[in-house]
Amino acid sequence: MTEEILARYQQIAGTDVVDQLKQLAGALKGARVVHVNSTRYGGGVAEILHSLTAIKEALGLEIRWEVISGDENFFRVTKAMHNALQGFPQDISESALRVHQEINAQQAEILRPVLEDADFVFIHDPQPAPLIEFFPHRRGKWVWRCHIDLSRPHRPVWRYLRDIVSKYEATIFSMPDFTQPLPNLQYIIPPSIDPLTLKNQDLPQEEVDKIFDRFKLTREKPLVVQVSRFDRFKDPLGVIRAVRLARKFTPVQLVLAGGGAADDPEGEIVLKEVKAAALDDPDIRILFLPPDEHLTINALQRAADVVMQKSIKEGFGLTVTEAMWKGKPVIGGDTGGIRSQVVNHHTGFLVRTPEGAALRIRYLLSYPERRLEMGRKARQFVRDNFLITRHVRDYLSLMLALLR
Ligand code: UPG
Repeated sequence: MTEEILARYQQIAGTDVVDQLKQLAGALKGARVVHVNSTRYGGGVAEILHSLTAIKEALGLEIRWEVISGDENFFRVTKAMHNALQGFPQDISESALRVHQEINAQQAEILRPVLEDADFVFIHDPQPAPLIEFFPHRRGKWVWRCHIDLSRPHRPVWRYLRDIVSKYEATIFSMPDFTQPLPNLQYIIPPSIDPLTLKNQDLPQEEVDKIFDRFKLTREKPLVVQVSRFDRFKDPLGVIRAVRLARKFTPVQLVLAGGGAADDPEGEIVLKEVKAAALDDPDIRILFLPPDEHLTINALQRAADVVMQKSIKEGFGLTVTEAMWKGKPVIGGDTGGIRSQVVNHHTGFLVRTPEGAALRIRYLLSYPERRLEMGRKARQFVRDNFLITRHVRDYLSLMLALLR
C-alpha cells in the first residue's frame, strides 16, 4: 500500500523527487514527529495537515497530528489575534490574553504524554503557540509554523506573541516578507497542495458538468468562482463588486463557495454580509458548504472559466494553487503569498481593486486562447513549486538540519 502511494506521487512529481524523499526519511527513521493545530476540518492548515501526515507516514515516519480544543471565548480571542497579526488593529485585553494562556495550559496537560517524548513538535499558528511554555523540560525540537501574513502585524499583539515564539528552536514562514526579528532560526517553506486528494485529482467531465444542474447555474454565461472561508481578508464583497462591474460589458455569473472552520467564529457574520450584498441577484450564488465537500470544490474550480482570489491579506492561498493546478489562470489580490503564485500576466493577474479585477475578468473572458495558455503555465508552475512532495522534502531537510 505504502509503495503504491509513493508510486502515484512518483508518476506526477518524478522518480528523482520521490527517491530523494525516501533517502531523507531513511535518515530520520524512528523519529517521533507531532503536529498540533486548532482544527481538524475547514481551512488551509487542516487541508495541509491531512496530506502531510499521510505522506510522511507512507515514508515510514512515526507521525501524529493533534488538535487543541477550546471554547467559544478562546476562538474569539484567537480570531482577534489572527486579525491583528494580519494588520487589522484590535484591542485585546489582558483578560483575553489570560484566556489564551489558560486554555493552552489545560491542553498541555492533555497532550503532555505525546509532546513530552516527541523528537519534533510542529505547532501551527498562534492558537496553540503558548503550549511550549508548559514544557520547560522538553527533549525534542519545537518549531512554530506560521501560516498567516505577518508582514505588518499590529505591534502590541505581535509583541505578546513574539515573546512566546522566541522560545521555539525554529520558526517557519511562507514567504521572506513575513519574517520578523527573532532570536531563533527562521525557515521559508511555502505551503503546497496534494495532487492525489479528492480536492485535486482529475475528474471526468460528467462530474464537472453535474455542478451546473446541482446549483442551478446556467450554461449560457461564463462562470467566475471564488472558493474561500467567509472571511473579510478574502474580500468576498470586492468580488461581487468586480463581477457586477464586469457584467456591464459581458454576461457573467458568479459562485462564491465557502464553508466554516471550527476555529473561525466570524464566518457566520461575514456570510450574512455577503448574502445581503448579493441580495436576490440571479447571477450570484452563495454556497455554504460542509468542510468535506472536496469533490464539489474540485468540480467548481474545474467548471470555472475564471477563478478569483481577491484577498487583501493572504499567507499563501491554497485555493489559488488548487485552481492553477486545474489549469485556470487566477485573478488574485496583489498581496502576500498570492504574489508568489500568480506571476502577473503569465499565470494570472494581480489586482488591487474591484475595478482592476473587473478589467481582468473581461480580458480573460474575451480571449479564450490566452486563458488556456495562461492556465497551462499555471499548472506547470504548481508542478514545479507547490506540490506536497516539495513541501515534505523541505520539512525533512529542516528536521535533519535541526539534529545537527
Ligand atoms: N475550502 C473547502 N471548502 C470551502 C472553503 C475552502 O474545502 O468551503 C478549502 C479550500 O479548497 C482550501 C482551504 O479550504 O484547500 C483554504 O485554504 P487557503 O485558501 O489557503 O486559506 P485559509 O483557510 O485562510 O488558510 C490559511 C492562510 C492561507 C494559507 C493556509 C496554509 O490564511 O493564506 O495558504 O493557511 O498555509
